[in-house]
Amino acid sequence: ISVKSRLDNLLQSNSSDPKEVSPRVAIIMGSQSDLPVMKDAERVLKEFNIPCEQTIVSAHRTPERMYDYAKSAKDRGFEVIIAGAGGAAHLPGMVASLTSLPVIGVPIKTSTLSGFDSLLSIVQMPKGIPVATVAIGNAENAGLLAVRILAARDPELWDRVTKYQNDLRDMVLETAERLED
Ligand code: RP5
Repeated sequence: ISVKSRLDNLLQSNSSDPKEVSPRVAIIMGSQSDLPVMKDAERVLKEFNIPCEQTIVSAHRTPERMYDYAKSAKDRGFEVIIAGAGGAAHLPGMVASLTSLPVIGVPIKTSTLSGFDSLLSIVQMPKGIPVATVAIGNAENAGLLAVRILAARDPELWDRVTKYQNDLRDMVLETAERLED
C-alpha cells in the first residue's frame, strides 16, 4: 500500500466539509506520520459536533505554509488550534507566536526518544507565548480541551461537556461498586 493511499485512507473520514460548515477548530500536524495519533482529536470534536479542519503543516518542511496558516487562522473563523508534532517539535510554539488564538500542543511519541524530545520542545515555551501541552500522544485530551474552551461561551456545549464528565464519574463509581460487592 503506497504512502498516498495510506494517507487517503487516513483522511477519508476527514472532519467537516469546510464548504458546508465553517470549521471552529484547526487540527494541524507536522507530518502525515502524526495522523494516527491526531485522529483522536478529530474523533472527540466530531463526537461533540464541532466542525474542524485537519491538515498537515510542517514548521520545517513548509515554513511559509505554517506562517500563512497561522496568520490567516483567526480570519478563517478558527477559535482554537490543536498542533501535533514530534521530535524537534516546533510547530505548536511557532504557530502560537504567529497568532493570538489558543494553541494546544500534542507531543508525538518518537522511536528514538519516546516522545520526551517532542514533549520538551512543546512544553518549554518562553513567557508570553503559551502553548497548552497535553501528555505524549494524548490527542484525545487536546480535543477535549478545545471543547472546554469553546464550551465556556456556549451553554449547550457546556451541558454536553458536563454530561460527558458526569458519565465518566458514574462509570468509575459503578466499577468501584461492583468490585466492592
Ligand atoms: C515532525 O517530525 C513531525 O511532526 C513528525 O512527528 C516527525 C517525523 O516526521 P516524518 O519524518 O515521519 O515525516 O516534524
